[in-house]
Amino acid sequence: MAPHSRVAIVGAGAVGASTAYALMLKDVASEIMIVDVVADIVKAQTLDLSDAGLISSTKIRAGTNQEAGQADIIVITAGAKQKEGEARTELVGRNYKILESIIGQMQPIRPDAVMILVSNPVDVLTAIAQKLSGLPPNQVIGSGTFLDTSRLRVFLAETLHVSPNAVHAYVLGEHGESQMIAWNAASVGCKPLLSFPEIQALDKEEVHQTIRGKAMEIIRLKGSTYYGIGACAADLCESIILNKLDIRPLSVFVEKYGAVLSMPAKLGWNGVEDVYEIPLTDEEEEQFAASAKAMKEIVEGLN
Ligand code: 6V0
Repeated sequence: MAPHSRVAIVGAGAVGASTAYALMLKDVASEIMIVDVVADIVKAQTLDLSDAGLISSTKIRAGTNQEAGQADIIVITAGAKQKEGEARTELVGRNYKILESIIGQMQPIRPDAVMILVSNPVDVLTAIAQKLSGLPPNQVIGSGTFLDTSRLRVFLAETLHVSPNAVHAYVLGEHGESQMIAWNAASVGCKPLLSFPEIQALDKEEVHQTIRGKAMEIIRLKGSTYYGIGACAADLCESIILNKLDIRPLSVFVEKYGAVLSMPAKLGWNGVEDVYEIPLTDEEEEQFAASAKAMKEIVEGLN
């Protein structure tokens, strides 16, 4: 097994379990430790996941927050989730307290650990964890708009009949209401996305609303979303464990705006190795700045 491969997942609900399951099937982690305040959930998820042990060499075990603080990668999925009609930012009060208590119990956190925030509002919680964890900011990241970007790329790939891997397009900013699509910089096979007649024919605002509203549609139909984010969070763990240097849109501290929100970031053993600035049009830059302002105001309001 590769180094940097012991993963703790704090929060063993639907998202935590989906992340553990997706990561287990990748067979890149030596161990996944499951932590939750509800002992029966930990026991149930650990027993259930360990039944996949014949087809994965990843060991599954129960753990504590203190032990999680010594893992190579700490994934936080604990906390309240959105109800129908509720914005992610409305979870901040409840999930701030939960995060504060989890990080407090982890101290002292292993200095080379990488912490991945998944709980919502993910950008705000990432900013809080950067402050409370004592880790350098490049080692504390949020899943940000990775899931939204996956939703966008799959939609565009279906429109153009290509693989989603051939679509280089990003949703940036908040994982939430103020997110924006960087249309102008997007490309498919090195061809500008906006030069395709099928894309020119789309109502961009409608596409934006569909991508932004997909989570709520799933929540309306089955109560919560977890497979997509589980796959994304497991992918981030794999990038770190294997030092793949993948570029993913992640919640990072953006110096220019003094806020945490998603930008394309290179991911490896040290967490974020670099952040890439996308060329935005003036209108897109305004949208990104508005998203940054919204995130900054929420974090400042908590201080
Ligand atoms: P869930 O199924 O209710 O699980 C949450 C779990 O957290 C429960 O098992 C709780 O017992 C546990 N928990 C609560 N407090 C603590 C604590 N102090 N320590 C340890 N565990 C605790 O929710 P679900 O798994 O569906 O969602 C978890 C979080 O992920 C929510 O905040 C969602 O909003 C968020 N999501 C984030 C996404 C993203 O793209 N970043 C996507 C989907 C959901």
